[in-house]
Amino acid sequence: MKAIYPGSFDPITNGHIDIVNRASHFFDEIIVAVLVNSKKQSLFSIGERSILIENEFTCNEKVKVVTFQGLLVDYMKENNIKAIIKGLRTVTDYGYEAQMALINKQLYREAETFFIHSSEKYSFLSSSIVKNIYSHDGSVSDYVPNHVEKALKEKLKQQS
Ligand code: COD
Repeated sequence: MKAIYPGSFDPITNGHIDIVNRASHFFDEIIVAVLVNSKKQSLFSIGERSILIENEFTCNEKVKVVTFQGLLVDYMKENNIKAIIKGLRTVTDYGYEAQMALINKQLYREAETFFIHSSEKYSFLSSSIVKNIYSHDGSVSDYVPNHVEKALKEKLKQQS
């Protein structure tokens, strides 16, 4: 079965990677969808975020990276995808993700959301925290792969 894992991934962190790797034990194909979250301001463009994810999963044939505009459920209907993967860290995540799962189900009856609980070591981790630590010259090597840390370095150099 195919599953879609949507997010802003700005940038991808070890928490996201852990969810993709664990999900790939249960699904035949994981489509990582890099989308705009209108509530968040992004550091990397959609194209840059997609490349970082592709570079991370070159050895995992089950992982495909896509991007599109519009509703998640419309893409799912067009591509015959019925499973949505979401990562859960805290109760706060649950409140938001439960609402999204219900909206998506209202819009597309066949959509089922599968929640995967974050590993304990990543339960505090988010892209925003990574960007915040990095912008204050802190080390993020425990939280993102090397190539993502390098991309952060380049991006902040461009901006300064
Ligand atoms: N451990 C485990 N899971 C994690 C971790 C971690 N450390 N960090 C993040 N996650 C999970 C999140 O809980 C989420 O499930 C996923 O990974 C992606 O997280 P983010 O922060 O990169 O992405 P979001 O939450 O900004 O993504 C929001 C979407 C882009 C999915 C959302 O806005 C969306 O679906 N947009 C498309 C339009 C649409 O269809 N809207 C729905 C109707 S309103």
